[in-house]
Amino acid sequence: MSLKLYYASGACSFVPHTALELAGATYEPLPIKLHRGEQRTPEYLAVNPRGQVPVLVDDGEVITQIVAIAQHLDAKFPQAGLLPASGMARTRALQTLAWMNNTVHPTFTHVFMPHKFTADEAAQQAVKAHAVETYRGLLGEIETLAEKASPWLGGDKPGVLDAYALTLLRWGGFAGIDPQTLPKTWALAQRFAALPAVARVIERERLELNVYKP
Ligand SMILES: N[C@@H](CCC(=O)N[C@@H](CS)C(=O)NCC(=O)O)C(=O)O
Repeated sequence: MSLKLYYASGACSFVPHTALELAGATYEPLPIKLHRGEQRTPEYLAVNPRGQVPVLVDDGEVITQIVAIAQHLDAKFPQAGLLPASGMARTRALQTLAWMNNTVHPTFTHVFMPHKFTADEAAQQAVKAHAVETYRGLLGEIETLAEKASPWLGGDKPGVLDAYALTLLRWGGFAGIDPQTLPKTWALAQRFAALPAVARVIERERLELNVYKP
């Protein structure tokens, strides 16, 4: 059995990266430097023609998309409890995971990479400004979820929802959103970051948890 994860520091690949560590998996971490355009090299495009991280390779099978990778790892390492095992708790967790991935995450893409949505530089500034406000509201929804965490977003075990919440909150700092204005999410992120498995990922990715600059 061989597992490889292509990841980029601070990117959404933090979610499967921490999932692998929480599960105690043996895997090969393969860093991709997005700022150097390594996701667009012929070698990487041969792995993922969409030029994105994360990519999980399980015994030669290339798996993309966080929602699919999370479910794959959850099925492979059921003892880790990366997602609730069954019932309505699992349904709700998948609902939140899909929303984080298909709504919150792409909103941040409008903040961070407005050039993906228009070539017009003035329009890029408008796209970014509008997306920051939308993003603030979406983080507010995560704050409501964090208020109900017991003690983690998926229930009694830390898992992929907590990893995604940390990532999205951290990105908020780049958008000028102080994580401490979202105290429940900030506390959850700090608690999650302190877990030894997560701390290993933070160290490997050389992440600063709070990137907000007033
Ligand atoms: N829906 C995709 C999103 C992946 C994604 O947006 N990856 C970003 C990093 S967070 C990326 O690789 N961006 C590189 C680029 O767009 O050039 C997933 O769930 O995996």
